[in-house]
Amino acid sequence: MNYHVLTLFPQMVLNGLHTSIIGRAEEKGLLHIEAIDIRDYAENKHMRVDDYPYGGGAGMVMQPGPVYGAYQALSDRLGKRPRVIYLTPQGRVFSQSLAEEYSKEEDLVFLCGHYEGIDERVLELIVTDYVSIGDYVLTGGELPAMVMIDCISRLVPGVLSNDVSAEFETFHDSLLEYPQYTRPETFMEKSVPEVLLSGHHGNIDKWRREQSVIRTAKFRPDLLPFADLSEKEKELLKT
Ligand code: 6GU
Repeated sequence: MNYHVLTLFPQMVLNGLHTSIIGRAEEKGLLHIEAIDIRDYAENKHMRVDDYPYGGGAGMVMQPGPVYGAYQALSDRLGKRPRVIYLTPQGRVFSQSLAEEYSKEEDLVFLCGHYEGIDERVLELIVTDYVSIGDYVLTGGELPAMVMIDCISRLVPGVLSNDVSAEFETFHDSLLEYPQYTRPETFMEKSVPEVLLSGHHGNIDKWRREQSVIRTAKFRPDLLPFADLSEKEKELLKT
């Protein structure tokens, strides 16, 4: 998977992603993350890439030329025109299922806006997908791009070790994860649930499933209609 992030803050993207699991996946050659500085495509000697909005109003707007130039140079170099994701609170809300779709692509371009946004004309010319990461407002698209890259990358084969495979986890089956415990057996007078010490895997699986269902009902009842619950589990939730 090759990510190409068009941004005014390339260091923010690179520094944030070159650590941990994503960094190791890069070293293994499973991923490549490239940050392209939109300012390198500025069209004036002051390297300015924003200007006042036509019609007036607060803030500055990113000019179309530098963004178009950065994208054109990239697509010429790649010899193709991959999907361009524009990070905006006005987009479709990102989800695990959208991450699964994106994880099948070979190249993804993320366009990060700042200030009051980007001139509409260049968006019309190059953007294929408008995506938000939730209903709140951030100062720019870099953090959303990093969130998406992290989420998509862990679905790329080989990025996670087999024993933490993404296949059997939260949101895959629309249920939250069960609680986890490790040593010590007692912490601040709180004990690990007895069943987890029993070594009885049948009972452990049953307890974990039950905890997942209870937690989902408690914290994310909106997910329950999408979960595949048994009649017995539906009964359990009525009580
Ligand atoms: Cl994608 N961008 C910005 N600026 N704010 C957001 C967002 C994106 N998603 C949620 N809030």
